[in-house]
Amino acid sequence: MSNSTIIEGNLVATGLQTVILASRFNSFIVDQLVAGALDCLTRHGADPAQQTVVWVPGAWEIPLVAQRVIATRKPHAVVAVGCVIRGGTDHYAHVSAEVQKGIAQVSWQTGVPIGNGVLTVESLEQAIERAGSKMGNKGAEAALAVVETVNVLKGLG
Ligand code: INI
Repeated sequence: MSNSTIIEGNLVATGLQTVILASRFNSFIVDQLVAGALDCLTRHGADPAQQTVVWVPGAWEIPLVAQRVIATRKPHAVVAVGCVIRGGTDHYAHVSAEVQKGIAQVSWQTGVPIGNGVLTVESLEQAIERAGSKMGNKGAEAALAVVETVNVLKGLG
């Protein structure tokens, strides 16, 4: 056996305080992502009363509000959920590119994990597949990723 040091995060969410940051645009899909994130956190031991859901108008607004919510509420992590669906113009391309970049930037600048559960898809069908049907629930996956990331960061001191 090797003598390697292995540092990894477990999936225990006891005591975890998160903000689930959700955008209302395509809320029919986003409601399912929020439910998936909350269900995942509580099934891994988090207290529902310690989770806060913050709504913004569209995915574009997620990075700005993530930055503010981290500064003011000081959560252990943020789970960002939204749904950007390609339309007839290039608006989709701008919104989807900037929200992904913005989430990464805010997470790196603040040192707070932000799970990326913002769907950027070609069609409503692809969104439905990722909101609790055949491709799983990307809100739940983003929530699980922050549980593990918070715990690996704890392990690193
Ligand atoms: N916002 C979304 O969250 N999803 C979309 O699919 C979308 N499209 O396609 O337009 C969208 N646009 C709104 C955008 O996020 C902002 O809220 C808006 O531009 C006001 O700043």
